[in-house]
Amino acid sequence: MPDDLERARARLAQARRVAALCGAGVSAESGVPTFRGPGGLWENHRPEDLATPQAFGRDPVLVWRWYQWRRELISRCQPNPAHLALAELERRLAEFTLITQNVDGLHSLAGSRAPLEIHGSLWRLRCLGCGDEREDRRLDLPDLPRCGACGGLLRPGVVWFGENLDHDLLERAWQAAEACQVMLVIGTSAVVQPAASLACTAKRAGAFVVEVNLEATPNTGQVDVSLLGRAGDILPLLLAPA
Ligand code: BV8
Ligand code: ZN
Repeated sequence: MPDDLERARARLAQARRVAALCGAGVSAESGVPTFRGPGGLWENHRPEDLATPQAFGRDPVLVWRWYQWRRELISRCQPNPAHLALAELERRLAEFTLITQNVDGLHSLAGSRAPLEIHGSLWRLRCLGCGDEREDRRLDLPDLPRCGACGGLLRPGVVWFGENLDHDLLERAWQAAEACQVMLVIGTSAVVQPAASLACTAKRAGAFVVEVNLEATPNTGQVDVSLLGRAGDILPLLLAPA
């Protein structure tokens, strides 16, 4: 086993407090398109131009079409070995926090019991009228779904660019980053804030930080080990016995 992988595996095996920061690369092998990689566009729109309150205000039908397309695609996706390895890690450790930027719900499907979905979930809908938010997995939503209680317009229960993250979720993510002995930073391009800075928070607090990615990222220079490869291949190796 190459020594970087062995170093990371050994540190993980000794750790009692672990955090994982996940990005779209964790779901890539399940067939969920990433945001910024090849094929990251949708009908010639950039995600950053669609995932904003302004875009929704300007053209809610277009934004809903994007989310309906993603919901339909993701409904046919299964968790991959990376999701399953993270769920296994949670079962093994007394203190494990899964922080995810992904809104696809695949961590829960893989058995993770309490992922911190800091960017929300596209399976949750929130009413702009009364604020009611609930899970709704229907794939046959109308172009502009309405609230059953007040008739208000529903929006996807995700955090858009320019919107604040849920304060409690973010607080729990910061605390996990500060308390962990090992942080795994998996499949994120580390450009979206404040999520990306959780990695340097962990590093500053003394954690051993392991990056798993297909390519170098702005975080690579400050992590302890950078493992280049697919998350679905590498994570099971990290959990393997020596
Ligand atoms: C905030 C939910 C305070 C929606 C997402 C100007 C005005 C306002 C804000 C800003 C501004 N300038 C900067 C900001 C901050 C902004 C930001 O960070 N912008 C970036 C683009 C510069 N952040 C925000 O707005 C956040 N809120 O700051 O609030 C505030 C409030 C008002 C004003 C100012 C500040 C909110 C950010 C949340 C946005 N919502 N998603 C939806 O999904 O529909 S973010 C979106 O990007 C997804 O959640 C995604 O997960 C996330 C991050 O992307 P990645 O996960 O990293 O995915 P990506 O495709 O980029 O990379 C994939 C990686 O995986 C690659 O590295 C690839 O190599 C790797 N990979 C691929 N395959 C594999 C793999 N690795 C391993 N194995 C594989 N098989
Ligand atoms: Zn309502």
